[in-house]
Amino acid sequence: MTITTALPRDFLYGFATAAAQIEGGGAESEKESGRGDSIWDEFCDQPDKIRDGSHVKKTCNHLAMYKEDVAMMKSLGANAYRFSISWPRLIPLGGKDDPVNQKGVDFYNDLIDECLKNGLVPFVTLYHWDLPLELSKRYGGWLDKEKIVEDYRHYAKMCFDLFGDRVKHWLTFNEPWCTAVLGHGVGQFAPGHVSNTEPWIVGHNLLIAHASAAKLYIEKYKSTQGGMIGITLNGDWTEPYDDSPENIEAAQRKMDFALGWFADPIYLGKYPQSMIDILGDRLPEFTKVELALLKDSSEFYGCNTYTTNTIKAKESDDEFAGFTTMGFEKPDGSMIGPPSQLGWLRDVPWGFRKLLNYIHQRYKKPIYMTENGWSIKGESLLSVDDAIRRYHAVRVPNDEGRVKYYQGYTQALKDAVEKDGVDVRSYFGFMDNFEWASGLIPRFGSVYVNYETFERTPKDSARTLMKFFKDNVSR
Ligand code: GBH
Repeated sequence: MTITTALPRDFLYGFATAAAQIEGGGAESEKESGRGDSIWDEFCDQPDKIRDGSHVKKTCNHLAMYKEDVAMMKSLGANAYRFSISWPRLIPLGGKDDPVNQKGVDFYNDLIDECLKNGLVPFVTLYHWDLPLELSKRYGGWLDKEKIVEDYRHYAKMCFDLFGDRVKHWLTFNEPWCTAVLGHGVGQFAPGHVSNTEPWIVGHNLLIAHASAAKLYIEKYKSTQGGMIGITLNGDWTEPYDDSPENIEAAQRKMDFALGWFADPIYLGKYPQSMIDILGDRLPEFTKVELALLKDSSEFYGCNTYTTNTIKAKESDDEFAGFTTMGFEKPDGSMIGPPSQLGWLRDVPWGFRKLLNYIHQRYKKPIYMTENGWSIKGESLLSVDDAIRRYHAVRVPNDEGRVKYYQGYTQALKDAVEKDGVDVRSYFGFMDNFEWASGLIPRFGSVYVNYETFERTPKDSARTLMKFFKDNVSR
């Protein structure tokens, strides 16, 4: 019997991770695995870069526990799993002429097979921030267009060759904004550069690397392997502080600097005018060849989003926000949503619905929601036992705030599809993992991870989230 509900039958839902955030089980097992260092290994080795001193080499031990993880996701009801391949695990030194790590190839082969055996569609990110360290030393990594595009394209090709018989959903990059701005502008992320010129060069080179790998796939692999490829961008809804023309314009400008930077060139063929005006010749120009390469280089719009900001035109010194002032405050002094563990994150489901509509109308592509999630204030201060015993007789950490967040965001998604006609085809939530510069402090997951024992315990939100999709995806 066919049951038709809001979301299409082939809608993908489950959990999202990234290699550097979950694979490591400790320095020794990482060494044994043959993985080369990434820029995050070096970053974590430096004092004071990671808030709690934790290290990318010891995170969730997924490398050893992937079978359990796949089984758990399946038992929770997921039908897909989004993960990333670690470039330095496949090619430890990273370059096109460098040797391949067979143990790395075996790991991803096994992981993909395990997903398929359990009915999970593998949704694979090629680059989620762990650049092979050697490439950064050799030629400055993302700063050298010619060399990095060649090495990245070679790495991507290797992945299509090795895994493309089974992987049908590819993402070239996760959130290029973060690599450009957090990695090369403010220095909060690896490689830790502080600059007001590098981010625009890096962003440009990421776009060309994306297009070059995606076009390779579309032209040489798609017809035989039958998959699809795209990029995933971070971007939160920007709500004008009030209806003054300056604030409305500022909200658009902030949007341009966050997602238009990457989405406009890919889907519309040019950088946003507001960026050209502000950045002048610091923003590289596309050659004709590059523009042709970018055109139709993403078959869908991959969206990571977490929150909504109110935006004022009032000049700030934040060039990366287009000199707008970001906040959460409304003119009456109230906040647009409740706070989380992190200063940048508040729960604003209606903003999510507006964002989906904006992307749909501006870029006219199917949308794959590749990340969304919530970090509860103080959650990391509770020991597992406390979190569990205090609220439940059974071993389930209570995460009411996250349940509420996911209820709001999934309802907003449903409304966007059902009432607004937006074409959304996937949704991925999170597991607890290594949160980059914030270390293991924020817990984003709907699955609790004990970082001493690596034990996993699904929280209430994992079940709520999967039940929503079970009820709302057509069968
Ligand atoms: C995601 O990025 C990452 O893709 C994912 O790996 C990670 O686990 C997840 O975040 C949760 O941390 O501090 O004011 O400069 C989310 C996009 C963009 C959100 C940068 C936070 C920083 C705002 N992020 N933003 S600020």
